[in-house]
Amino acid sequence: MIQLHGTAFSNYYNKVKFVLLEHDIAFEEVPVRLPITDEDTLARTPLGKVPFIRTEEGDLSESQVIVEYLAARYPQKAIFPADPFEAAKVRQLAAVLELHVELVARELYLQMLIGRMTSDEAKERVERTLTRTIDGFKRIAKFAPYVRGETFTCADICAYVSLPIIGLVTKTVLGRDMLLDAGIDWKAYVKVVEEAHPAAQRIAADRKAEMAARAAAVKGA
Ligand SMILES: N[C@@H](CCC(=O)N[C@@H](CS)C(=O)NCC(=O)O)C(=O)O
Repeated sequence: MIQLHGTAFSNYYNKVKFVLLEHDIAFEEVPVRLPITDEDTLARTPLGKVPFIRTEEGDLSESQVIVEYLAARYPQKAIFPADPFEAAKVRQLAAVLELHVELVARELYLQMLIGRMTSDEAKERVERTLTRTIDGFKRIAKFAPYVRGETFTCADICAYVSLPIIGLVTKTVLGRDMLLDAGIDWKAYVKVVEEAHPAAQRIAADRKAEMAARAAAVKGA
């Protein structure tokens, strides 16, 4: 059985977990504490990042690589649309969101999560880039109600796990929710996804439980 290593705190971990749950692929979760510093684990995830999976054939890291592997390994699960162009459009949405929006916003995460301040220069740079890339994402994301239109796709799994953290971090660090300002009502979108997808409800519940457990551990320390 596939082992999924990581933490419910990670949007990329939750992306792979959502795919596994949504398509009813058996897996077990293996909690991992960050940062990863021991050589044995680094041999399995070379940059020390989660998620990574263990398969019968070996280990794999990088969430999109893992999703592509699952799609190839379980073709009957239709993780991507059968039509090649539709499938490519889903991948395009995921790439634009993850590489050009989430990865840029990521520079602000440490301030929100552990209070390590971001310089004014970095904030200005991130805000300038996000203004352009959020606009770009908006040009191709339909939200009708799903990002590719009427049908829920793998691009929604990426959007479901990434949009909330992008909205929250821009609000917390830059003083304005850049998604809401751009007209992307991510809270309403999250509701739509959660209402129709038990997998999303499970992801949300597990993340909440993890947060509560960590808060309790900090309090007790
Ligand atoms: N491109 C990677 C990104 C994964 C990633 O950045 N994971 C974060 C958690 S959300 C992590 O493991 N950070 C720990 C570190 O970089 O040391 C993927 O898609 O899997």
